[in-house]
Amino acid sequence: MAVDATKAASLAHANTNDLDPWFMPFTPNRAFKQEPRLLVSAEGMYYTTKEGRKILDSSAGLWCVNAGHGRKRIVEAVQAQVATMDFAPTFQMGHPGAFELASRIAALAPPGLDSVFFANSGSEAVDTALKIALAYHRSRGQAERVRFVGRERGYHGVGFGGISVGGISGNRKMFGSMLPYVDHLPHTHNLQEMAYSRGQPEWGAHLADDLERICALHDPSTIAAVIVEPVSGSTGVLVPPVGYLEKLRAITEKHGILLIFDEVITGFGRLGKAFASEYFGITPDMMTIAKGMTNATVPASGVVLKQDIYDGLMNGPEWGIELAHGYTYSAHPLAVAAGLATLDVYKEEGLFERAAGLAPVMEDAVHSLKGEPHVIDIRNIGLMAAVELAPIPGQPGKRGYDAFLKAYEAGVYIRLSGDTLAFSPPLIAEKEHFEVMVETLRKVLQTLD
Ligand code: PXG
Repeated sequence: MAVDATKAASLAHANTNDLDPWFMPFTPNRAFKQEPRLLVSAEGMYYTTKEGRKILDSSAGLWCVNAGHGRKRIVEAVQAQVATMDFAPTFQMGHPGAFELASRIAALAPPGLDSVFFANSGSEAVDTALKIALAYHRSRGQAERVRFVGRERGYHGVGFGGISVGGISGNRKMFGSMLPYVDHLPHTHNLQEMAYSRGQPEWGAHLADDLERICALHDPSTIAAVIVEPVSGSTGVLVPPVGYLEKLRAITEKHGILLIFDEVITGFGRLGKAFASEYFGITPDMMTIAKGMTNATVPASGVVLKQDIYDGLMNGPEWGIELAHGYTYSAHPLAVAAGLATLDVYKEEGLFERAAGLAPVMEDAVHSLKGEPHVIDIRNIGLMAAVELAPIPGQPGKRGYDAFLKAYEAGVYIRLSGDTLAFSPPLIAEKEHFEVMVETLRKVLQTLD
């Protein structure tokens, strides 16, 4: 291909080893660029670094590569799709695969959640769900329902909607006033009451009663939706107490408030079922999904909503757009191809059931770290687990960061949330992978300051 002279000159000057121009997301840029960690390939349970080291992926990338890396079937489906139709508009046009993927996701979702809106990231899915909630209430004459209730320590991505309902102060404090009319439930984490719980803690269902206080304060008729992660992932695997989600469901139902489960992490087998809603036996009004939806091979996300909500929005003239919302890349053909092939892999390999079978193996492995230096809690559910370390006084997050760096040096990639280390491996993990993860972390803990 001919390259014009200016471009050729600039290419000649481009320094491929220059780490400065990329402003990296959620990364300490200055520290990273002094000692970069560069991944160049991935297969199964492992990454390979630029130096040729194999790194065990104990976190499925960012909780997303549920079927493991480099799955041939998914890769080939994407390759075939890009060669057939690279892009198709989905405003006023459609393509068959998108309808098929929506049907298959609806079939996996709890009964009644039969409609799927596609987006590209978890953050977009959250924004979409919040907007659908407002539009739905307005379309049935309840335009005064404009408030959202999130939860402390909730993570719902980084859009203005997501940080507003989210409950992580570090993600909010720099960004002004955000969405108005948002309140928050208390988080459910309490070391005195629930340290070293296996699965759901017995203590804490009463914390959901705070929703009644919030309803009384604002009047429930002003609240559009409550949004929670069924299990909080990013803030360190906070498992809902027994009875807690049931209470949230009952209170929201009583007051005509929509309940949104953010299943961006918990969806697609992470708990050993298709969705956390199935695992806990609670049907929300909407679920946000992303990550495992395409095995992260192509970015994609969605909102799965009750048919009633979809029907409630089908108003106005037939030629008129019912919901003024969507993204250029909603149902991108490559994402759809990846999504369909991913669902095939999950089904044919029985990966959700496999995750359910592995959960006790992982539970025993991680809880064997009790008593190691600095460990103050270990918690787990499905194929999610967290090991919380005591912070270094005055330097919160430093001990966790040091553990993350040392584990990486020792060949295991572990996710980090402050001083909490989180495991969420691909669902194809074998027993020996859990042993390597846990024994590596054990050695790291024994050498930490
Ligand atoms: N909701 C939930 C529950 C999430 O976990 C998002 C929304 C946003 O998704 P996007 O695709 O916009 O990033 C997330 C994302 C981590 C980690 O290690 C977690 C996420 C993303 C990156 C890292 O805790 N969750």
